[in-house]
Amino acid sequence: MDIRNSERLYERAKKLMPGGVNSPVRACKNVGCTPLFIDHAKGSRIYDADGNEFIDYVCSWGPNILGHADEDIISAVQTACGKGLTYGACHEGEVELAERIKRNIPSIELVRLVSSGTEAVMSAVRAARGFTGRDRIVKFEGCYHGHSDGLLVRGGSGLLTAGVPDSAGVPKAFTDLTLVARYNDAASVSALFESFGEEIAAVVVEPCAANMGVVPPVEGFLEALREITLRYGALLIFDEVITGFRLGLGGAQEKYGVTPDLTALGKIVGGGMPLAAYGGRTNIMECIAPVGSVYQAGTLSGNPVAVAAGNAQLKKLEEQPQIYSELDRKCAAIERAFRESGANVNREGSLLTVFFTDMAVTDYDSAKTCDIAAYAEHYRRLLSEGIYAAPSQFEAMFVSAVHSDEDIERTCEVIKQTAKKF
Ligand code: KE4
Repeated sequence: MDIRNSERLYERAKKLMPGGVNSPVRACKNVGCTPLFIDHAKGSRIYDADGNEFIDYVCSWGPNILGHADEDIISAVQTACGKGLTYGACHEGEVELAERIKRNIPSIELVRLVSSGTEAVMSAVRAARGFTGRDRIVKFEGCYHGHSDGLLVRGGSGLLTAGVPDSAGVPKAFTDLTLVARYNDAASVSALFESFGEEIAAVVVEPCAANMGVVPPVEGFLEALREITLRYGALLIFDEVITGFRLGLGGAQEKYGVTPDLTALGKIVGGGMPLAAYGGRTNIMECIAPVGSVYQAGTLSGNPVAVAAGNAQLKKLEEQPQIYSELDRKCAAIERAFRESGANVNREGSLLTVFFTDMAVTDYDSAKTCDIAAYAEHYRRLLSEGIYAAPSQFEAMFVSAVHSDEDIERTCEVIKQTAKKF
């Protein structure tokens, strides 16, 4: 495959940006490839700077549930742009988006729009600390909640990919208050609460983990988190940056029937633009300035262009809820193809990861048994056959509403060919 333009661009980029990228996982370090520079994308396809075409299963790490350059989203964004890019003031679109969020995720009685998933989770944690007056938080090994200091502890996603579970540059004092439990192990949470229960402000969790690869919650795990946080007066924060509007209009909390106190949203809610949100019970969110004393702000929070994209995407999902059963059907076909090839797969809805380990992957430790080199070989084989998957074993494949049956059939064929070679 000719990727000379990407190679040339990458050489320039490396002189200008750390690793030549604006987010580490894009560097493709663990799969031994030059990152492709994307020229344009439409529907289920992306096209690189050398004109190579791929069926895209990264979908920008989740936002593009309706595929790339959806006409309705593009039209809404173009209209919004003509009315000005940013006001730094209130506008009707943010009211409409807040109503959509609240309508679909009723546990979010009040919501604050922000600009990234990192900001959403960071702010939800601050709200929990402000509301409870407590300082400690609990997170889970292998979960990733963005790059705010206190959450860069035994993280997933790029931290796991790089094999650097904690980040340099984060003072120990900033992470001393972060307690770490094992995902899918309620007893590890109980043990922390027995020691620190009255000091714990919140448990923050990906209700279906997707940053150590896809690791769904085992039966009773989320219910146990709900019970123990209620018992000790701590809050339960669902990081639904990936699962929100991905696992259904009501996200993971609707799917699993467990209601958190606070929820962080991102990716899909922004329609592909820099927009995220956090929200929850009125009495908690009223701690947030200007009502309460927990400060959180943002120049581009609720940006009208980003809000237009978010509204257009959520409107379409609300109007076509059958999209979710279609996503499930398509992703199930891919799962079958992997399983028929003998591969080890976790899938939840339209999230899927193939794991190169013989162990069932249910937590960080089992995820870490994966053969990274084998995943890299798998990634390169898919790429050579025109399939663009996540350049890391510890991410998800995302399917969109516009992946056609032909796309899925082609993908399954390639999987059966490539996986057999292992
Ligand atoms: P952002 O700050 O990247 O918008 O969101 C952070 C975040 C928060 N919570 C969860 C569950 C997330 O998955 C993320 C970000 N996801 C990664 C991919 N696993 C983004 C890709 C990247 O870092 O480049």
